[in-house]
Amino acid sequence: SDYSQEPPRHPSLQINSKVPFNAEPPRSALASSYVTPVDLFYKRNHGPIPVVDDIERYCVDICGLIGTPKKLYMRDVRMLPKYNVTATLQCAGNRRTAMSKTRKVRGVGWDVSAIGNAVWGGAKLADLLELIGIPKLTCSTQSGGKHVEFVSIDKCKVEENGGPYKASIPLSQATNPEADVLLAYEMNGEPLNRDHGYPLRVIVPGVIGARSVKWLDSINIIAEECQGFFMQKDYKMFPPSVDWDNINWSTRRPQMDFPVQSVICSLEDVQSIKPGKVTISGYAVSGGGRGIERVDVSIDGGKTWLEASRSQKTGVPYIADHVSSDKWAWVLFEVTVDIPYSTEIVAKAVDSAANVQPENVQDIWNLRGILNTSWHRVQVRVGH
Ligand code: MTE
Ligand code: MO
Repeated sequence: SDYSQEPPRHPSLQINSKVPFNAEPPRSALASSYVTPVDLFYKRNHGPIPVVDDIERYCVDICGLIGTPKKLYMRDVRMLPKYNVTATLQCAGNRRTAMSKTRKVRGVGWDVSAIGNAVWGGAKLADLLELIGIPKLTCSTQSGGKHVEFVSIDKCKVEENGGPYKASIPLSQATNPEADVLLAYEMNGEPLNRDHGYPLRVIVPGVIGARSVKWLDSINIIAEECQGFFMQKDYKMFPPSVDWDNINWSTRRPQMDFPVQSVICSLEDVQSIKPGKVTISGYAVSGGGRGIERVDVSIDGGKTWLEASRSQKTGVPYIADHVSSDKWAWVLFEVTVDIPYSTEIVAKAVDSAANVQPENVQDIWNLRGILNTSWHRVQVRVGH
């Protein structure tokens, strides 16, 4: 079958869908390391994992509103300056299962681990575009190019009728070196593996994972935003009043930046503990390069709050100043509390723009079940 050449995967991954392969690590494994090991990094696919055998002949076609089309080989990508960018990738569907509990949504179910933080190594898209004649910080080319479309090798049976996965970002973001958009060939210092986009993928930091196209096949400079399924008929945020009988996809923009998020990873949804000291830890992250200003933890269901400590490098307190911190990466938080009786523990983060997570999932319910960033709540049952 199409799925006869899938790569081997770590046995501790929780499989949410076998074909296409969608899986996430146990939450307990997630916040134990700042950089997520490749094996445990969530895998989100819409078709079989492509096989790229002949790396010498593998190339990316660059076409569209540019003078002459170009072919970009791996040796050309490697010739561009190499950057290592630590960035958190989060699927817009992270925490979808919890949203579906209040009212059913459509999409693959995910617990809290459709997210990971990795060191992505590769060339900056801004450098590549400059090489083909589009200067840095360009919003529009002379021939009217305003967006950069990424097209994959893979085949999405359901959504694209067997066509490839695609997405686009604005040319202004693509040509901005500060936006750190990468053509990545390494993950955590090792060549990208097949699950994560071998040999070359896009990484768009601060943006929902859906725009970070894996297994790159072509780059198109286009006038209008990509018209593919995943841009126009999916990954858009609708209000709670819209359901499948009254949806008009064209009324909303494709989701790009993700909002502020935090999750407790050290406790399951319902966790039995002994009375006494408990360390509560997890991750917090915001989109668009906004740092995490604060993580509040409550041990009484949200009536009173404690501030958790935050770090990116072990033992070094985190400061969201864009100089000493990894601006595209999550922070890990931790607080130790005394829990004498059964209660609800809650986490909410505040980002550098003072955006805060919404209290209730009902208020942000949407039919596709994306961006569940409601306060993360876990129940602890204290027994003796
Ligand atoms: N790129 C291709 N070609 N095909 C895909 O199915 N899935 C997207 C994105 N890029 C996808 C893709 C989605 S929805 C997410 S969240 C991320 O890849 C997941 O990346 P990962 O599997 O490396 O974690
Ligand atoms: Mo995703």
